[in-house]
Amino acid sequence: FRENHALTTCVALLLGMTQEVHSMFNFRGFRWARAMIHAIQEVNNRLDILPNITLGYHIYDTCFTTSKTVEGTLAYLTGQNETMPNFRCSAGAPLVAVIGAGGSTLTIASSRIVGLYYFPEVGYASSCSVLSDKYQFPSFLRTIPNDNHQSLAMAELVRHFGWVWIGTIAADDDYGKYGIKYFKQNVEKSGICIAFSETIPKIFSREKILAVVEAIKESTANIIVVYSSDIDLSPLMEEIANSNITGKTWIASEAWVTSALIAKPEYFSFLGGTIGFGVRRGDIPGLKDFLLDVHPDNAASDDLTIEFWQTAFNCTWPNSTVPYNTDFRINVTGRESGVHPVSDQLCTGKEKLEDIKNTYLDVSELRITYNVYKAVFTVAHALNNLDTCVEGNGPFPKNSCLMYYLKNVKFTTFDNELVKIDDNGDVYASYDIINWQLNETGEISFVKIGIYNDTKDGHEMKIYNNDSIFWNTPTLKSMPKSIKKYFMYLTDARECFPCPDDYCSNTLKNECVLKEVEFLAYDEALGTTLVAVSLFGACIVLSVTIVYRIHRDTAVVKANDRGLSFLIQLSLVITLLTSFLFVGKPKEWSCQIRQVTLALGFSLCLSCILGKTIALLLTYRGSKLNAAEKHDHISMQSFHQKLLVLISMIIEVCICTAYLTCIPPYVYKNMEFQNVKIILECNEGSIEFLCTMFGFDVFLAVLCFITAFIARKLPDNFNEAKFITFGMLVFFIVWISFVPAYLSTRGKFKVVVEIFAILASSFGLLGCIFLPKRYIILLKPERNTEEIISGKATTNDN
Ligand code: TCR
Repeated sequence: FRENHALTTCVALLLGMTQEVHSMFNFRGFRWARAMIHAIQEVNNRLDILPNITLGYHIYDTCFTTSKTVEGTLAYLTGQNETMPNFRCSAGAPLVAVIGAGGSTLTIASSRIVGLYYFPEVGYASSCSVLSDKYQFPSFLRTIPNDNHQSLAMAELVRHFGWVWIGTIAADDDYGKYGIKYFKQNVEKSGICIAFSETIPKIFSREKILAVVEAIKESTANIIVVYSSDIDLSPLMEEIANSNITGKTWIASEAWVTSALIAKPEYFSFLGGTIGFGVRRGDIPGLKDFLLDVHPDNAASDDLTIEFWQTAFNCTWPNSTVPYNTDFRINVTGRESGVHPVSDQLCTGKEKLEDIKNTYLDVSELRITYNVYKAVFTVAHALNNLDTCVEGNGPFPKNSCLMYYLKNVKFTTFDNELVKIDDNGDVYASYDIINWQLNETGEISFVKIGIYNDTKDGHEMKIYNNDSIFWNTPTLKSMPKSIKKYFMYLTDARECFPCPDDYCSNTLKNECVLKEVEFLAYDEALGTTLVAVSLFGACIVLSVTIVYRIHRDTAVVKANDRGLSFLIQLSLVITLLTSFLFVGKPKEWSCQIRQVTLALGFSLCLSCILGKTIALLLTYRGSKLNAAEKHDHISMQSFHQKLLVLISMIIEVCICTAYLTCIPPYVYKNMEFQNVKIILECNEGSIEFLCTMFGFDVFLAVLCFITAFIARKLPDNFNEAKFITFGMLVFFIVWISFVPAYLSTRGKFKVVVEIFAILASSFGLLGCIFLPKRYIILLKPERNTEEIISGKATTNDN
């Protein structure tokens, strides 16, 4: 029976979208397609692999677009759409695998689809690191190494030459973005600086390309790392040539290092000396002849071959419906200028391929082509290994057979290269380090100057001979083999240093500038408002004190211990005014006293309130006594109250002193959240001490609440206990909501949250404890009598 293969390869057509100057047919892609056919024929002819089985294939053009890729993948899987008649397999032949797609972005799209069915996809050029994730792409494997190795290799190269100041350019796709990201992570660890990071647009846009050119021009970095496919890169290189940017050394990723699209002799003054990484090459036996053996006469209904012929010879094939270089998308985008007019010259069929120089026929740098070959053989060998396994009943995951054998494939190629797929579907990484030099015939030659291999323990990089490298620097050009030039080159690359802590680099990255310091200042709106509110609060408290003083002999005032009331007023002023310590530039002293003052203020306030509530409870008991006893009782009580306040204050002072002497707070320059800003804040030193200090306040508050709650039903002075209960509730609500709010804010707003809580709780207490009484004293003097207070008519013993 026959098996089908699909090569979702990137051929033709889309070049017109991104390129005006190049023909729209992708000769390189066509070579890959032909190499696949060649490999399949080899498998079919060989007796040692799949002796009784013939492999067939479908070819789908992805046109470099995700939509076409998805369309092709689905068409292949479902057999719904047979648009390429010449490549159709006989109906009913089982589908085996997808080979492709070209670029990683396309492969990610198609591999997600085939992955659903656990249907194998073997990539030959998709090198993006995410494809190694077997949760996302369970059925993907590849014959090109994962790009992480290449990014590491580039970083190693940069370190090897001692460069510390480099620019990066990435294509706007998964290949470019992931490649550059991993590269940056690696070099930044060794203190190498990135001068600029630019992205080349996927859809041609002159403005965006000029912006990249501008960045290159303005930067002092002479080393530029480019992660991009040749097709995306070529419009940029054209502009580089137009703007005459020389003296840069380009570090090439595998996708453009040997591309004829970029390595044009007329670009040599800009790009000469480029160093890059190429995957292992292999000279496939018989491929050249096979490539030459292409003719529309032998493929009458094959649109690709006809289009190839028309483009290669700039003629129109008679009676064909295949448009000559007219891609309808060009009309859609309105960029007519890229359309070549239909050539009125008819093809004779006698044109000689041997006579033309064409990327398609260039077999000197077969790297990706060799990967295509390996991909076909990976599938063939895996098929060969499964003799007894029945698909769907296989003993392997998801009852599949083929995936199991694919993941365990191991074979040697004609080159004696061992191809072995690992658990992630990856192959062993080995790169040639390539340098662009001009040869005698005036063309760019790709000279191998070293190798990079992934080994069991790390990796090894070898540069054979520094002297053999051509450098594209003004001083080195004339004597490319001199070691001296190499050192002069080093001085060309600017050194860079990390900026000191309080500084960060400016946008040009050539100077360190002082970082912006952030804190809650007095003169900003928020700071001023908060301070004003706290001052306002302090004034109210003061006015209460004055009212109390003036009416000191009235019943309401006397009913409470005047001393205690005064202490509460004092403590509220203290807490309200601590907000001044929180606003403004944090200093060592303000950091140290602000929390302590606050805690002391609150403990004074709360212990006085506690004294009051306890007194209320006891007064009830005392109300059954006679007058003389009552007098004693009340003075005893007053003494006990003051003792209580004193003891609480002593405890709190001890805690505070211990805190300040053991682990005091200090000013802290927080740079964790923002790189360009320093947040000046107080570090609280010891959280444990801080919690103990405020914990004691909480303890007092809880006691106040409980006693007030018990006392709230007792007949007392103007519902005092009720108001205190209410005040304590406010206090708790404020501080409980403070905790999450405080923990979830950053920078100066942390301080704002704390001031808010201070103000809210102080106003709460003030409002609940003093305002009702002030109301009675000032506005309802008729109620300000003993009778009302104790609820019955008794004479006042005081
Ligand atoms: N990986 C690229 C695509 C790509 C490519 C190439 C395209 C690579 N090498 C050579 C054309 C020619 C390497 C990707 O997207 O993963």
